[in-house]
Amino acid sequence: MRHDAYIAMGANLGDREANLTGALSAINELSDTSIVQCSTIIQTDPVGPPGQGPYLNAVAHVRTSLTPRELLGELLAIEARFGRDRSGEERWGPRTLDLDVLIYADRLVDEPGLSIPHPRMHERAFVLIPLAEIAPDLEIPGRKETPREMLGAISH
Ligand code: PH2
Ligand code: MG
Ligand code: MG
Repeated sequence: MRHDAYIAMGANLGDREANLTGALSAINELSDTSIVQCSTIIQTDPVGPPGQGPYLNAVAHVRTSLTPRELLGELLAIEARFGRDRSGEERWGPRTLDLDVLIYADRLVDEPGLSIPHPRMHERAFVLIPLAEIAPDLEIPGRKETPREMLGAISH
């Protein structure tokens, strides 16, 4: 059975646009997975340690029969293919490609390395602006607010 999921995409190193569009193609080529829609790619100020450049961010709506854990594994492999090297990486530091599962159907997942819905999505404009563009009224499991309402609640 196919499930709707939303993936946040970000890049602030290398050819940022090529990394995001290449990741979209790679996700679309995963088995039993297709892209339904992708938001506009926007440029955002970095959140995290100083000295890093601006990000390009977007959110993709996918349909997949991979499990959340399988999807995460595939996304980590795609990150690595686009030059992401996690060894010695700073938390919230610069990266060639970051792919995060924001939402997976009506699932609540809280496991080591995998929390769905993404625990910080409601406070991040770089996630909420593109998510609200493609799914403003989405019901988010375990949350009372829609993306549109979450975006209205933060200053951006
Ligand atoms: N990702 C981070 C840390 N900071 N800032 C912006 N603007 N966009 C991101 O995607 C981002 C970030 C960690 O994943
Ligand atoms: Mg991230
Ligand atoms: Mg990540």
